Amino acid sequence: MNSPEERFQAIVDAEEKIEPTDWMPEGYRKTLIRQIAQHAHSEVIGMQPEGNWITRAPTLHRKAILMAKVQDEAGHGLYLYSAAETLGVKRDEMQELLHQGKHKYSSIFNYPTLNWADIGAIGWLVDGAAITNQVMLTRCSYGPYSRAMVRICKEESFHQRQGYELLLRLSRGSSEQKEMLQDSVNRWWWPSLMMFGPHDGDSTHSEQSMNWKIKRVSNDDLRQQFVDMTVPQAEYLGVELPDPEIRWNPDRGHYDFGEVDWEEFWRVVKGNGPMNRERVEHKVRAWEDGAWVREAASAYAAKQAMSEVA
Ligand code: BYC
Repeated sequence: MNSPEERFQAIVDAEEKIEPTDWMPEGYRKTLIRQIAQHAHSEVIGMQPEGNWITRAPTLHRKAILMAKVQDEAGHGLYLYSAAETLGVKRDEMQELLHQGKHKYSSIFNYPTLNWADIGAIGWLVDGAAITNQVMLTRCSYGPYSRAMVRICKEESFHQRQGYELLLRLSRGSSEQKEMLQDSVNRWWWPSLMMFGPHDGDSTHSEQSMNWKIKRVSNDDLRQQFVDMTVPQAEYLGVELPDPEIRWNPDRGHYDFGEVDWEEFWRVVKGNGPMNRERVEHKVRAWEDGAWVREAASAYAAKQAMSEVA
């Protein structure tokens, strides 16, 4: 076992972590940069649909919770950009590629938040799907990514519970509140299932990523895990999931469910979803508006460094 590739694979197979200064195949490095950058961009773009409701939260209490949640997403973006930077890519390069539409982010954030219940549905379904995926990523072979995931999962699990609690309150409220809840679940259910990516057979990266233990569970298996966890929660909420094919299958020991609209999925992934253009335009505007903050912070850091030398 002499080649660097074989030694690398042996470390991965022994469940040891790969660290930034270790030798790694170029494909492994590139796959991680692609996935971690996409993940970081998702956290940052994901602030937009929720941020949209901060000024309209119904109570001060809900506003404080929402502001804290949106701030958490920014923090997740920062851990993840830092994790990607350990692979030799600069944060500014990743921003540039996102702004030019050359980097992806999760399809889910290209849907609009139309009513207050959407804030609960994002917590329950979107954060719920995100945790299902991210718990497996805590066991990713790349040390900095897996460690970032541990902390992020703790916060996501709080986000998920606040979303469910918000919806539970609506489910016990007026008929208008119940309608708002149902409308929101109708719109967020299928896009949440799309977050797990294409069917395993159509997933270009899965096989290699599983061999390298970047991914530990397949897209379809995670999607099934999410459905199995969520159906009983929907029953408790008294809300109907918009899929007539959902039913318990005792032979499989899982819930059966209908087919995702894959045409819609690819349309959104390729940049033609309901909000793709607005999300990227808003991000570019925020980056340009924030130039003076970055310049001031850099000038301050340079001044501090000078005074430490003196
Ligand atoms: N959306 O070979 P596949 C959050 C692309 S944010 C867009 O299966 P892979 C939150 C895929 O990139 C957390 N694109 O890919 C924040 C590939 O295209 P490229 C979000 C998708 O990478 C704020 C092609 O389709 N979570 O929680 O092996 C508020 C083929 O796919 C999607 C993450 O980012 C998609 N849904 O597996 C609230 C998780 N799915 O790159 C909440 C990190 C697939 O070849 N990412 N594509 O052009 C992952 O775990 C994996 O990248 C995926 C896909 C499971 C998503």
